[in-house]
Amino acid sequence: MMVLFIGTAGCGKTTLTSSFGRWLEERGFKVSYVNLDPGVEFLPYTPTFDVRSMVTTAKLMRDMKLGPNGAMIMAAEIMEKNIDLIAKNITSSCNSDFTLIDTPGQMELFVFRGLGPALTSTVKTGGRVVAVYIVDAETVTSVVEYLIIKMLSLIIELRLDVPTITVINKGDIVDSSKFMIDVDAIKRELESREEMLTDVAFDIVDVLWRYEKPARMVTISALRGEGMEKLYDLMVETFCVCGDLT
Ligand SMILES: Nc1nc2c(ncn2[C@@H]2O[C@H](COP(=O)(O)OP(=O)(O)OP(=O)(O)O)[C@@H](O)[C@H]2O)c(=O)[nH]1
Ligand SMILES: [Mg+2]
Repeated sequence: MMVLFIGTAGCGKTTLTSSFGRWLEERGFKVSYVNLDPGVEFLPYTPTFDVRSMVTTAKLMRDMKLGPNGAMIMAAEIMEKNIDLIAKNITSSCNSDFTLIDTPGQMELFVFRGLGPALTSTVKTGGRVVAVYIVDAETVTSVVEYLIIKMLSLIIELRLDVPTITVINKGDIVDSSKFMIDVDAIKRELESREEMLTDVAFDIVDVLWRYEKPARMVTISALRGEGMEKLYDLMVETFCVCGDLT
């Protein structure tokens, strides 16, 4: 199984790639690690394929006289052009049970430009692929943001066309009970607002919850390696398999 870790800058993609991988290895699974972030300086895991052998933002900034964002966009375009080669490298490194793929810091580059969809459509012919959308707990400060996360999770799933699991990371620094949000709490909050979009949001809540998968959103700590079992269980639930998950 391939697992793509996706999320906004600094949400914990690299840390979770490493800690979830370690957790799996401790349970006897064979794990491969892939780095698709051309801008990263330090990795806490040893990748079997590292996109920096193909492109780095540091070199693009120097050679093309670009700023960090321009270099990241150009790197994503280069990666997209070479997607078949990247996919081949990923799959050939994958004689393992799990291939954990760490993605670039800027989620929008991966999800909303061509790179992410190009990658998933190429690699999913070779086996199961799941996306893990990591939300930084510090950014969830109201129940409406919780609704936004649900919507984003659906958007990611629509863009990448692979099952998408949502986890709230950095649970060690926030009170996780604040994420026990039910549909009524969201509706109450929406009712207290006077925005034109409230009616639309109300309908979206109904639709999202009506079609919600049995899988829950779980709170984890990549840094402390907590909640890894819950993440693993979500993957099992997502594929609804009895037995072989790989
Ligand atoms: N407290 C806490 N900090 C965390 C956790 N996970 C990651 N961090 C910290 O958040 C920062 C960013 O972590 P990374 O794993 O580099 O995040 P990332 O999403 O890979 O970052 P970019 O690739 O740069 O976008 C680091 O300082 C981590 O130590 C967590 O579970 N709890
Ligand atoms: Mg990273």
